[in-house]
Amino acid sequence: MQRAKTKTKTRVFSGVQPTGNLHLGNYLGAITKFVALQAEHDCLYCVVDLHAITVFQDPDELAKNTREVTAAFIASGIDPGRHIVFNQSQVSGHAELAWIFNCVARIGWLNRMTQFKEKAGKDRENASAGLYVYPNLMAADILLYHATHVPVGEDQKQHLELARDIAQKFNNDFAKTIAREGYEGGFFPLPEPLITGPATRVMNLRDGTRKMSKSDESDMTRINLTDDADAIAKKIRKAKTDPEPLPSEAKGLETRPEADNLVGIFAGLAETSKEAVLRDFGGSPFSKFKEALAELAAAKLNPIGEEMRRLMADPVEIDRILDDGARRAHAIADPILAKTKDIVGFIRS
Ligand code: AQP
Repeated sequence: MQRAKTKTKTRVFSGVQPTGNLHLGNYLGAITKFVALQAEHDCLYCVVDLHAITVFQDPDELAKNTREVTAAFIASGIDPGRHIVFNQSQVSGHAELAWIFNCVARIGWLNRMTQFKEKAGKDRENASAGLYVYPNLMAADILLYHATHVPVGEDQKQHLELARDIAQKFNNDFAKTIAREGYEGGFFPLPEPLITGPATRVMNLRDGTRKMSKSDESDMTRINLTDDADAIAKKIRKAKTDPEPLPSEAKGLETRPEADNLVGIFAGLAETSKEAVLRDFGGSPFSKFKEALAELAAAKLNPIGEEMRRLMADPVEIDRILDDGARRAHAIADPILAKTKDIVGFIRS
């Protein structure tokens, strides 16, 4: 049945860039959500290598990092048998639909994207054209599968809003042919962002006003999924804080970004709320809280890091999983792309 001729079935899509240094922000902001959503939805989880090359990547590193993200997905609990795990460049529909969306999205919309401004920095003239149209490719990633729900960290909210604008404009621009093809209520669904929990924006350990990031030069600013217990303890011990003890209520975190970040990380790892963490640690000095946080982080992350290393030792098996995922992703994407081409007016055999 065609999508809009019946009620839309929920489908989850999200991606992670293979740009190295997978960190606690990626884990709490995205990957833990991916895992939880498997119980109730059909999910596609993509290693978005086309996005990664918007900034130059060493080819050998790119291949290694693609396998590493795949290993992180599986080690964290994503089941590639029940759901689809693949790398973006193996399904050419992403790039084809992105081109169509390049012609739907407006330059004024892209000019408002804060991530481009942050990543291009002062040397904007020298940024790749791909970095500029990155959000159009992200819209294509989601809409190529008629995905309805997209779990992401807070930093991707603006891109999700753009994806909805693109879907809406496509549905309006091509309303006549969409109706002729028998779709009611538009061809592309408007995807919903899923940005939930206490750690949707994990911050840099040395500066609570900047987000934890793969590309930060200093490794001390982030906790990597592959860090061992000693490295985690050292990074948390040295994390920036303030001289006050922890407050007893979440309101007391509002003007204390570093304290807020560490409490949010604890809550995310413990799968509880910031309020619950403060019930246990309100009034405690940071030294005591940091010790408990380091222990919790190591207990959660070390088994994942170990499993990642085990999986990475067998790259042939990882490539087989990606290949199988790509085949299954094609089976969903190809008819949707074909119908998109009909709607736009492209002749196809
Ligand atoms: N600090 C963060 N807190 C919460 N969620 C985060 N995410 C990223 N950083 C944080 C979420 O992780 C998913 C995958 O992100 P990505 O790999 O596509 O790229 P990104 O958002 O650009 O991540 P980085 O780590 O900051 O990379 P660089 O340094 O290359 O820019 C997304 O859902 C994202 O929201």
